[in-house]
Amino acid sequence: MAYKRNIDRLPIPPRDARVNNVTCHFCIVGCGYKAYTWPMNRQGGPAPGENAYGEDLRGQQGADSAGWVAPSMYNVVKQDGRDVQIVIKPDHDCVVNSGLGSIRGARMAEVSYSAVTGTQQARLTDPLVWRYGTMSPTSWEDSLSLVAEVTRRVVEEQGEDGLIVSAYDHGGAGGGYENTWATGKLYFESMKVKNIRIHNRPAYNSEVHGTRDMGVGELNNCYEDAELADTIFVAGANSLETQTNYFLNHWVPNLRGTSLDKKKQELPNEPHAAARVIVVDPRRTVTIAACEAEAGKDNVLHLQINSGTDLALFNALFTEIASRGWVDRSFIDASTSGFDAAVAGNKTSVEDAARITGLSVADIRKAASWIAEPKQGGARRRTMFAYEKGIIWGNDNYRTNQAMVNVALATGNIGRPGGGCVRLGGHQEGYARPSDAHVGRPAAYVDQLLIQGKGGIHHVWGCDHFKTTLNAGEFKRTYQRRTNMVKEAMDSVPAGDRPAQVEAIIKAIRAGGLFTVNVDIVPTQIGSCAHVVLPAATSGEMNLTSMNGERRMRLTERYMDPPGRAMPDCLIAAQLAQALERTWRAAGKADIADRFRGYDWQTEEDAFNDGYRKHEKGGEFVTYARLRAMGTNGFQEPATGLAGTGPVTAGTTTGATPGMVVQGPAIEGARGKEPVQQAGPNTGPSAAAAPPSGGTEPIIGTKRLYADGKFNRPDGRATFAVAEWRGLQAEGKQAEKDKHRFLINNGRANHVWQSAYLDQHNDFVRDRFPYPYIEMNPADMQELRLSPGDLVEVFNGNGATQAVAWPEAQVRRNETFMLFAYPTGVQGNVVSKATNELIIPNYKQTWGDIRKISDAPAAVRHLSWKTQEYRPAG
Ligand SMILES: Nc1nc2c(c(=O)[nH]1)N[C@H]1C(S)=C(S)[C@@H](COP(=O)(O)OP(=O)(O)OC[C@H]3O[C@@H](n4cnc5c(=O)[nH]c(N)nc54)[C@H](O)[C@@H]3O)O[C@H]1N2
Ligand SMILES: Nc1nc2c(c(=O)[nH]1)N[C@H]1C(S)=C(S)[C@@H](COP(=O)(O)OP(=O)(O)OC[C@H]3O[C@@H](n4cnc5c(=O)[nH]c(N)nc54)[C@H](O)[C@@H]3O)O[C@H]1N2
Ligand code: SF4
Ligand SMILES: [Mo]
Repeated sequence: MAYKRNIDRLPIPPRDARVNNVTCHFCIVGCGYKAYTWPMNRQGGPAPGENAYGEDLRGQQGADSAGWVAPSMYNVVKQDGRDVQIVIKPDHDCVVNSGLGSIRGARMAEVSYSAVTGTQQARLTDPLVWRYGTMSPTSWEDSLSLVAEVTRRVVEEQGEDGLIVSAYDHGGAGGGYENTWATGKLYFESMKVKNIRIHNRPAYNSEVHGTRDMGVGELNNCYEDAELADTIFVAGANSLETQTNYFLNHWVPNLRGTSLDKKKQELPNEPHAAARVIVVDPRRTVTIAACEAEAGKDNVLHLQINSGTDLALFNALFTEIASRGWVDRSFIDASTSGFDAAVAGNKTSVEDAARITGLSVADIRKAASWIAEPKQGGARRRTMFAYEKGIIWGNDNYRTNQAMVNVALATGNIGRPGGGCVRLGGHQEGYARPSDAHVGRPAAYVDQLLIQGKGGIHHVWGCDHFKTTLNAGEFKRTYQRRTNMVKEAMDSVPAGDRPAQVEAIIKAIRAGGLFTVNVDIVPTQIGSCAHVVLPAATSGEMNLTSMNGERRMRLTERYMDPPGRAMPDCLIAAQLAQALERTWRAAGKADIADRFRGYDWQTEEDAFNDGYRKHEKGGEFVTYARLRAMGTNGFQEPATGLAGTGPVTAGTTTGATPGMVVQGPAIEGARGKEPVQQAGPNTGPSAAAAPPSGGTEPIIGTKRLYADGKFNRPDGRATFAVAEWRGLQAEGKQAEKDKHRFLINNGRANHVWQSAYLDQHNDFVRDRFPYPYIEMNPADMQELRLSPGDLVEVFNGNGATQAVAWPEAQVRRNETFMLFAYPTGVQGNVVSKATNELIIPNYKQTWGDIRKISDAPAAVRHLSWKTQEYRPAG
C-alpha cells in the first residue's frame, strides 16, 4: 500500500461527549453523520455505558458496527477557543446512508483545519490584500472597505454591468440556504447584477431548462423509488463513484432483490422481481461493473453509445414505446399535453437510432421493453429515469433533457412510486434568492465578457474557474493579463494612501485591467490573481442548511471554530453590503446607500430567517430548532405543516396543490438550481398566520412531487416536447471531432472531491493522484509508445493540458477518460468555448490528440496501474 497512517488505536469519546448533527458537506446524497467532541484530557471506556456510541467495544467489531471509527474520522480541532477531540462518524439511524460513509465523507474529520495535528494548514485565516508584492494579511475592515470603494467607483463609471460576479448556487460546503440568500440579496436585491455566472457554468441559468419548461422539476422523486423500481434507467452518470451511498444503500438492495419485501408491502397488487438496470454511457464505468456483480449480467444493459448521441436514442425509445402501445394513456390524458405532436415530431426509427448511436437494433428494442413492456398480468412497469453530467454537460443539453422526460411522461413514471425522472445531482442544493428575472434568457456569457476585456471588478465566491471552466486556457491567459495590470498599479503607490491606491486601481481598470475579490477557504488558482482574498468559514464551522437529491433538508450544526478570523459567507456578504452602504453614503449617494440596508445579521441563523424562512415555500414552518430536533433525517421539501398542529395552510403533502403550480415556465427556466421552486412559485409565508417559531414540532414534508398528477405549468399539465436530433449541436464540435483522434471524455473519480480543493492538501489523495489520470486503451498507448504512468500532453485547437496515462482494457480505441478539474492538469483547457443556445457548456464532447511529454514522474512511479474495474467480494 502506498499510504500509511501509522495509527493502531483511537481515543473513545466519553459517554457525555457533545453530539452534533452533521450532513456530509460534499456530494448531493447528503449522508447523515454525527460529530462527537470532547475535552483533550478525557476518554470514554469500552463498555456500552462508558462511551458515547453506546456500543460494546470490548471485542472485535463487525463490518457494520456503529462502534468502529477509521483514523480519517478523528482529529483535534478548536471549539469555542479550546482544543477538543472530534470524531465525525456516519449515522446508522440516518435513512439516507444507514451508517455508510464514503471515501470522501468519511474523511471529513481529517480534512478539517487543525493546528494540533497539522491538517489543512493551507486554510485561509485572515483577509489578504495585494500589497508589497505579495498577498498580505490585514483586517476585515481594511479589506472590505477597499472592495466596497472599488466596487462603487466601477459602478459609477460603468453602471452595475461593470460588476461581474461568480457565485455558487448549491448546498453543502460553499453554499447552503444561508449563503445563497446572502449573496443573492446583495446582487439581486440591493443591486440588479446581470453579468453573473454560477460556479459550474459560464452564465446564470438552469442546467436543466428543458425539463423545467415541460413543467417537470428535476428533483421529483425520493431515494426509496430506487428500491421500488422495476427498472432503473440511467444516462450519463457514474453513480457508484459520484452518488456513492445513494447507489449502495438504495440501488444495490433492489439489484440484489433484498428490497422485494418492501416492494410487496408498498405495492401489493402487482408482481415484483429484482430490478433491471439500463446504463447509457459511452464508457464502461465501475457503476456498470458493480450493477453486473450485484444484479447478474442478464439484468444489466449497458448502452455504450457514441459520445453525444443520447437524443437519438431517447427519441427511438419514445417512438418504439408509443408504437407498441406501452404508454400510460390515462396519465397522458389527465396530466399532459402535446403527446401526439411529440410522437410525430420526434419520430425516429430504431434502425436510424442504431446508425447514429452505434448501438444494435436489438439492444434498443430490449431497452424499450425493459422500460415499458407491461409486467405479467398487465401491470405498468415502474421505471426510474435518472441522469447527470453526461447528459447535462452533453450534446444539445436542452433537447436531450426533454427527449428523456418525454419517455418518462409517456410511461406515466413521474409522481409515482418506483418512478421519477430526476437529476442524480452534484452538490446538495441550497438555493434561496430574490428573483433573478432581470438577468434575462439567454443570460450573459460571463467568461466571454471577461475575455473581451469587459467589466472592471469581479467578485468570486467559492469557485475556481481556472480549474473548472471551459475554454480555460484562454480564460486564464486574459485573466492573468488583466489582473496583473491592476497589481502593477497597486504596487505603484503606498497602500497606506487609500485615495491614491484607489485612483491607481481605477486608472488601470480604465485601461482594461480587472480588480478581483476572491472569497474562499483555501488559496485557489483563480485566487492567485486576486487583489483581495477573504477567508470563509465552511460547513461545521458554521450552522448550515441544505437539501439533498430527494429534497431532504437538514441542519449541519456548528461543531468547531473556523480558522483564524474566517467568517461564514453570509456574514461576509452582510459586511460587504454594510461597507457598500457606507461608501455610497460617504460619496453623497444616500438613495443608493439605502438599498444596502437590512444586513444587520449577527449570526447565520439571522440570514436563514431573513431568507429561507420568509421567501421559500413552506419556509414559515422551518426553524433551526425544529431542524435540530429532526436530526440527520430532517424532512423532505417543501414543508407543508407541523405535526400535531392540525392543518395550518392549504398545502398538502403532495406539494402540488393547484394554487402552487401557476408560475410561467419562462421565469422558472431562467432561474438557477432552485429546488423549492420545483413544486411551485415562492409564495412566501402562507396567508394563514405564520406558526410560532419557538417550538420543536416535527415538520411535515413532501415525499414525491407531482403525486397528484398536477405539474408546474399554468394549466397544471406537463407538456411533451418536440426535440429533433441535429447532430453535434454546439458550434465547431463536429469539426473538432473530425480533426482529432481521441475523444477526451472527462469527469470524476470516487476518491477526489471536485477540484481537489481539500484533497490537494491531504496526503491520502495526493499520494494516489499526484496528477490527473487519463484512461486509455492499451493498444492506443502502444501506438503512441506510452508506458503506464507516462506524462502526456492532451492538445487541440482550444489549448493543451497534461495527465498521466492509465492503461484500461475496458476503454474503447480512440476514446479516453480524464479526471476533470485537477490542480496539476485541467481538462477544461481543451474544452472549446462553444455552448448551446442557452449558454450551457458542453464539457463532455471534446476531441484532441495526445503525445508523450516524459516518462512517469517520480511521484507516480510507486503507483499501481491495475484496472479500477469493480470486483465483487469473494
Ligand atoms: N471539464 C469539465 N469541467 C467541469 C465539469 C466537468 O464535468 N468537466 N463539471 C462542472 C461541474 S458539475 C462543477 S460543480 C464545477 C465545479 O467548479 P467549482 O465550483 O469552481 O469547483 P469546486 O472544486 O467545487 O470549487 C469550489 C471552491 O469553493 C471553495 N469552498 C469550499 N467550501 C467553501 C465555503 O464554505 N465557502 C467559500 N467561500 N468557498 C468554499 C473551495 O475551496 C473551492 O475553491 O466544475 C464544472 N467544470
Ligand atoms: N467522487 C465524486 N463524486 C462527486 C463529485 C466529485 O467531484 N467526486 N462531484 C459532484 C458533482 S458537483 C457532480 S455535478 C456530480 C457529477 O456526477 P456524474 O454525472 O455521475 O459524473 P461525471 O463523471 O461528471 O460524468 C458521468 C458520466 O457521463 C459519461 N458521459 C460522457 N459523455 C457522455 C455522453 O455523451 N452520453 C452519456 N450518456 N454519458 C456520457 C461519462 O463517461 C461519465 O461516466 O458528481 C458529484 N459527486
Ligand atoms: S456519498 Fe456523498 S454525501 Fe455521502 S458520504 Fe460520500 S460524499 Fe458525503
Ligand atoms: Mo456539479
